[in-house]
Amino acid sequence: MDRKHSKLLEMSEVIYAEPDMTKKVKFDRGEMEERIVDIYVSADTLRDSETCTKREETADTAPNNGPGDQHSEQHCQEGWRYFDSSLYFLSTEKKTWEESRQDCLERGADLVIINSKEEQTFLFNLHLRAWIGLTDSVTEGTWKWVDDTSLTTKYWRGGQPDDNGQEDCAEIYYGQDDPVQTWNDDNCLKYHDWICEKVV
Ligand SMILES: [Ca+2]
Ligand SMILES: [Ca+2]
Ligand SMILES: [Ca+2]
Repeated sequence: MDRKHSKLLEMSEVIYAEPDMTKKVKFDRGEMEERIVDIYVSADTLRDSETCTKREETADTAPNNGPGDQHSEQHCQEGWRYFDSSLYFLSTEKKTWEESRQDCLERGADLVIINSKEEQTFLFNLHLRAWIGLTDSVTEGTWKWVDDTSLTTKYWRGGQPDDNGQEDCAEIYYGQDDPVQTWNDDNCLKYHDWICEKVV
């Protein structure tokens, strides 16, 4: 069995795993139903976020496995979501902006750089309040992305950035009504979730 098939098999074993029959007696009916709901929720998440899993399945049914197939496999890592040529890692804990960036660098990525309205909308739909790779810590009021490019297309919330008491790091702030007006500058030492991006 080649690597990809064994990987798919592993994944399907995880997704379709039956609770061990010997342990089954320990579950009451409510718990069993909860487990089933969990599985459906995971399946929906997979579809919505176009994960690597989906790409691999698609590639597998195609008549020829082209170069894109190797590509996706190479970058398929647990916990990453795929959207329009980038992989995104969503934190499950909170850190300062610097610590968040360090975490991304250790994953071979960096804090997310938002290049388009489509990418902004995709991130907004993740329903996260999270650090993004944008800061004005070098020169107050001059916002730069972590790849040192200047900020051109902006999705600030109304009234932001306001540098309220010195705020030099940007967050995408779910909860605003308009998906393209959601950024806020915040104190870099505050603890937020974060989003890493790796272009593939
Ligand atoms: Ca990007
Ligand atoms: Ca500032
Ligand atoms: Ca602010």
